[in-house]
Amino acid sequence: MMRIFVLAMLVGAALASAGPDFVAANDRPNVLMILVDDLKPALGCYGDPVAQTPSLDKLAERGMRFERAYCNQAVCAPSRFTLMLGSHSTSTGLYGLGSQLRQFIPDAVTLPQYFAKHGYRTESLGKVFHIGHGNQGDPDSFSVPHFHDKVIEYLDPASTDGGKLTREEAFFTNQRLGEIGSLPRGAAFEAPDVDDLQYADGRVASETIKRLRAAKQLRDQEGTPFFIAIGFARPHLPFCAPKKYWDLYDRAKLPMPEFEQLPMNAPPVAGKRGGEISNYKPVPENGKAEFSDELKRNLIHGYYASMSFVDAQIGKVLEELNASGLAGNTIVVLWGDHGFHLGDLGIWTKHTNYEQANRIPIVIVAPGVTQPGTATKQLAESVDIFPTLAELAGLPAPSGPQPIDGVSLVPVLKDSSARVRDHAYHAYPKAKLGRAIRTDRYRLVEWRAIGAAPESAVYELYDYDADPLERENLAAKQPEVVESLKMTLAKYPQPVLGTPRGAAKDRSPEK
Ligand SMILES: [Ca+2]
Repeated sequence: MMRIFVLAMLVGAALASAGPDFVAANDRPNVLMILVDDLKPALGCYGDPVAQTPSLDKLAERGMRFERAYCNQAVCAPSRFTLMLGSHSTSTGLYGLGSQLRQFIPDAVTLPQYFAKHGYRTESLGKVFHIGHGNQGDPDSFSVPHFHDKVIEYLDPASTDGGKLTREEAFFTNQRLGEIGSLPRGAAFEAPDVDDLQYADGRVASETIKRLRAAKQLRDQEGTPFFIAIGFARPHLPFCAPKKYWDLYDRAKLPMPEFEQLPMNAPPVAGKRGGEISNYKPVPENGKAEFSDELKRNLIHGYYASMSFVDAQIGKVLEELNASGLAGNTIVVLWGDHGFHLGDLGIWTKHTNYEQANRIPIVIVAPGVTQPGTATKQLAESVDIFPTLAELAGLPAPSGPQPIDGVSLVPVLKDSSARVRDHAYHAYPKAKLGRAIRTDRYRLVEWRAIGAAPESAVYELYDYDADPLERENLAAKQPEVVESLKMTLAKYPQPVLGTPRGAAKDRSPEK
């Protein structure tokens, strides 16, 4: 009897010394965060008429879909920093693909680090932090080494001039960064008849399933909850996906761009021609050249095929979550790092402050909190996910040391009509910094160099009720709306000076 008593005392003392969070960790939900590169909400569950995305549609049926969600900066690395820090790029200066998190904020506590502090085991697979363009990711964020796989990957030798290192492969593997222009261009798309595991996204899904099984064992045996972040590379260019996913689409029915001019009266700094897309063949290298209808259709087909490929990989992971019994106690978040222009405004890829580059899918399934198949028009931002997940897991609200710009969306998850913010904010640095306010109806973009006089700013205003395709900048015609939105923008701190044109070796600030 005495022995049992002493043992109980020892166990009690061990638990107490580990702190209250350790004890409570047993009851905390797991987190599975699914990051998809360049995924716009062109999904079945978002009403896209041609998308074949059954797995993501099924996920949305289990929780809440955010119809008006926006990234905070429409390019890979900075967008992922906003997610992981809960901070706008204008608050941190992390604007560039080559910006190194720990050089800017050495003691930052990232979202997964925050969960680790509260007793979680944290893991990452695939494209989570951006690796490439001089960036090495953030190993400090996770409990175990990152499972890395390719972003740019070709199987057909014809795609790489017979196996040569191509421009974008070099960027994403940190090779020959100073001489990218001298390398051959890889193909913009390929459709080999291969199985899913031949490409990185198939391997990432397969490894995730193994990790989930191991994490479940750890949870069952020791009570340790998990936070697993998985990142899929497609539908980021190049659109390399097994043939069977291309075959899901009728080419004649693909949605072709409706309006291919830059908006009337928009300042030149806001627009874009060429850029990332020009680094792939057979896209014209001259950014001003017209694309043939055949090329546009191939690119759009490739985007949809890539999305369906990723959807199938996510389906395998979610199937494992269900089969293992983890689904009932695991929060699932789906997030696209930014949107994508598929020829609208004559623009391809991202790197703008326009709607198509900034609107993203966010789906959250929180067992016991979200209702199945719900949707909300609450405006949401990437930075909101950190405080939202913290609250869902019963952790204190995050407090930095980095500035926390997000708000918790939990009231909305409980009641889709609840409101926690009346606009979304995003920014993109070009020759000037563009900062945008998106309300339910309007978008205001201010273009001004960091530190420049307010009088030097130029503005864009779009009314999405009257002009969903952004055909005309209305700033000069509707000064009263501009003034009102400028007051909202004025509440934000002055943007931090960073490396808006990317790091020294990163000669592709628009990638
Ligand atoms: Ca991206």
